[in-house]
Amino acid sequence: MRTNVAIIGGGPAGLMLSQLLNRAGISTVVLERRSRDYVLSRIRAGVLEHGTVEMMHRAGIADRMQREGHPHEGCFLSTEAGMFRVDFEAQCGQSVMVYGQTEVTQDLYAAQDQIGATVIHEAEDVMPHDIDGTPFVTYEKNGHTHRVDCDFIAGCDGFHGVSRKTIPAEKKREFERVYPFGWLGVLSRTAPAAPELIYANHPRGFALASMRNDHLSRYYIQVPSDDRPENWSDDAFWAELKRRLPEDVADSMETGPSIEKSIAPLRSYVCATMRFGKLFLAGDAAHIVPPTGAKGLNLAMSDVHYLSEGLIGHYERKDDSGLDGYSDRALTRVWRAIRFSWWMTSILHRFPEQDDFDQRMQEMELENLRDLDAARQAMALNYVGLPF
Ligand code: FAS
Ligand code: PHB
Repeated sequence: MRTNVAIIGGGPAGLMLSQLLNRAGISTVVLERRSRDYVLSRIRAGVLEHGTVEMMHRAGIADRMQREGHPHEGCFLSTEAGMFRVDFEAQCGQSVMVYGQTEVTQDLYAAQDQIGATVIHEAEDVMPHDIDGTPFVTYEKNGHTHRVDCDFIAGCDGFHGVSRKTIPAEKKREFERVYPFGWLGVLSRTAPAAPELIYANHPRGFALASMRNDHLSRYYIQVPSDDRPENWSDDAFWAELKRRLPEDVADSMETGPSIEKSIAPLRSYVCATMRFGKLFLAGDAAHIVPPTGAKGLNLAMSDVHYLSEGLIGHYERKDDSGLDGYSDRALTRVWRAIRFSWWMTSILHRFPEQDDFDQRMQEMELENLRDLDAARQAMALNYVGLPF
């Protein structure tokens, strides 16, 4: 096969890049390790920044989101001293869209089918070759080795993918912070506990009450890094979640069987070069944020925004400035989201080794947010998404 851009990974980053490039007349081949059903079975992000919403319109996949998504103009922060609201609209004139990553991925697959894009599932042992020369990608499928010759390779294969590993160690600088806890997440066919998200800082640990729609709720509680989903019965989960949420919310919330239960580890990670030769990294392949700031999926989308612009400049105008500036431009926004996600994580979780002073500083950060308009504005601007 021959294509303009070979894309490794058929998650939101890979599919959105394929969608935007094909709409600009640039050919792609997406190579996804898993089946489509498996990709669509993963329950992940729930909040879209306004920039991501705008990209979905530009990609022609916004119809269902417009019908089924829920705009949120604020969120709640719950502390031992009580609960308060951060009003995004009042603070910065923007809001976010609650619309699950699963739905975004589904909409992308449907759009890719519609335009006849090439998405190859269950492509095994995908391997980029000659990334600093004349690139190509090989993969195994049905017992045969296949080759895709291309001009560029987009590594959209997530944190555990192959792309980042093919950049020579001496050519990349990596930054990492692994947090001493994870998030136990539950999806349940129950009415959301509140009309907007509640981020709770509690002595027993962090909790988050979120949702997908009026009949589907998504909850998280902070658990030790070595905890496992099978250690938690539904009853045990609901009891612990209720302990960490405000009493009136806990007393009135609907519980029910979990239809998905999993633990996500929390880490901050940046690969401080998102390009090597003809290989470009986008999304989790290049960076990871703790989900506290709802940035993971949205960062993948801003990477794709910059990379698609660079590639379109190359093919339409033989202008390589976007590609040459991609890594620096994407990393500028990545680092701001890394900081915001680290900050949200540091003020909302109980760290095993934190001392009384640390605890007091956490309380003061939260009081700052509660009492200072400017502090809430800074949080709102970051939460709804900084400009691309
Ligand atoms: P993805 O990981 O989504 O997609 C990469 C794709 O590449 C996958 O389909 C994978 O199968 C494929 N792949 C991997 N290796 C390959 C190979 N060698 N060859 C071919 N294909 C390969 N973000 C939030 O904002 N909020 C959340 O609540 C949240 N929860 C999360 C929970 C979990 C468990 C995880 C892992 C992430 C979570 N995230 C969350 C972050 C998540 O939403 C990512 O930011 C988002 O999926 C990034 O999209 P991609 O970069 O496309 O990576
Ligand atoms: C979710 O609904 O899955 C969600 C929402 C906000 C976050 C993280 C996860 O910060």
